Amino acid sequence: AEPERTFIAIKPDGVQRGLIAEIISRFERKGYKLVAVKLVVPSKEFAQKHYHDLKDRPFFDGLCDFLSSGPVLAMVWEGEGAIKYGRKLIGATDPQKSEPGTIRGDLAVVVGRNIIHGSDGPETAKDEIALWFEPSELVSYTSNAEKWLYG
Ligand code: YYY
Ligand code: MG
Repeated sequence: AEPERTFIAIKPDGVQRGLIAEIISRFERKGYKLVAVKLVVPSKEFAQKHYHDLKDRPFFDGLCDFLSSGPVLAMVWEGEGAIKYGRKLIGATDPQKSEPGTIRGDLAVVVGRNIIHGSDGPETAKDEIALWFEPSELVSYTSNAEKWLYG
């Protein structure tokens, strides 16, 4: 089977607040493997593509303005359960409802500035990875830790 991959992005608020290392560290320590990463300022049109599922929501325009307002750290993380467990590491959409111990629970306060994005399922993961990265930007490699992580 293909390894499971999820698209994770640190939004402009997380980058500006100096939380890149803190957030990467949580995925890394868990045991997931970084297979792609880049810092980009997405255009508003690109942000609209990324959030196309939400185009009828009242916050859509503000959300796309925000995502395109500064640098975003786009990443792909790989490992067993990376999509679903990645969402668990991130926490609930509204940081007021995210559990302590989660990224949003520990590091964010309001829903409009919740610092991180993570794919919500296998289909969106596939689509989002394809939107943000060229296939050649995904790096396949064996991590030395794998035999200790998976036995
Ligand atoms: O996947 P996730 O980021 O947890 O939430 P979504 O429902 O996909 O919404 C995307 C994004 O939109 C959310 O991270 C913040 C923003 N948003 C908002 O500003 N106000 C809401 N009531 C719901 C979502
Ligand atoms: Mg979502």
